[in-house]
Amino acid sequence: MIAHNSPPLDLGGAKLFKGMLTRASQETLVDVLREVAVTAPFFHPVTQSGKQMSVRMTSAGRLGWVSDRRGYRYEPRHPNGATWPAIPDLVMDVWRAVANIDRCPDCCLINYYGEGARMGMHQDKDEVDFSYPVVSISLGDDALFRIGGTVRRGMTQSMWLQSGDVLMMDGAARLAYHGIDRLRFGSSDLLKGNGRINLTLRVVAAEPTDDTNA
Ligand code: MD3
Ligand code: FE
Repeated sequence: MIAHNSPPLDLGGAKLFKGMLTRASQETLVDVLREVAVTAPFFHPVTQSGKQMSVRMTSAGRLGWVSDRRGYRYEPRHPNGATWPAIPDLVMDVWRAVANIDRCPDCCLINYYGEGARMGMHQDKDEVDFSYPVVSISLGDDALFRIGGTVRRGMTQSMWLQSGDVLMMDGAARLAYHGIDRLRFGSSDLLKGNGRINLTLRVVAAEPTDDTNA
């Protein structure tokens, strides 16, 4: 059972459900994600300019996020040609508990941060409808998250995200600039070999295509 029992903390309009996942749920989730990564192995995305991102990524769901020399976009297949695995039930439980809408996400983007990995400030705006929230789940090492407003050089707030924390971005926060400045590498013993996994659940397309994504 996944539920939150205290009101979220407000962080630049983003809602933080601190410690929502128990250690046992986090461990189960890591096992489930290991299975996902068998069909859809993590890869290092490359930007259009040819730079390798420091974060490794894969996805679950009917659409996954990819980036290569042709640019970045959502695709129905992993670069290896396979369709993405289904979004795990436990992840869907988190979505239902916090998003509180009758639409399922199309994409669960899975980011892995090793030592020194970071993610620069960006907006997530490749999805068609920003009225849907984005929900994020943090697993493993602590990460310094930074969120600003809808202009690139505005004021920002920083906050350490820890294993089991769930963030929901909706309303004005949905188009806020955000990024991960750094990890406290080795701060958690959840993942063998340390590092951090972040899941982001997104509604990408205008219409659900079938009843598995009603
Ligand atoms: C605020 N991931 O995958 S999660 C991303 O920790 C991404 O890996 C970071 O930014 C990570 O795009 C941050 C929190 C997050 C995710 C999506 C957002 C914050 C957001 C979308 C809009 C605003
Ligand atoms: Fe993002």
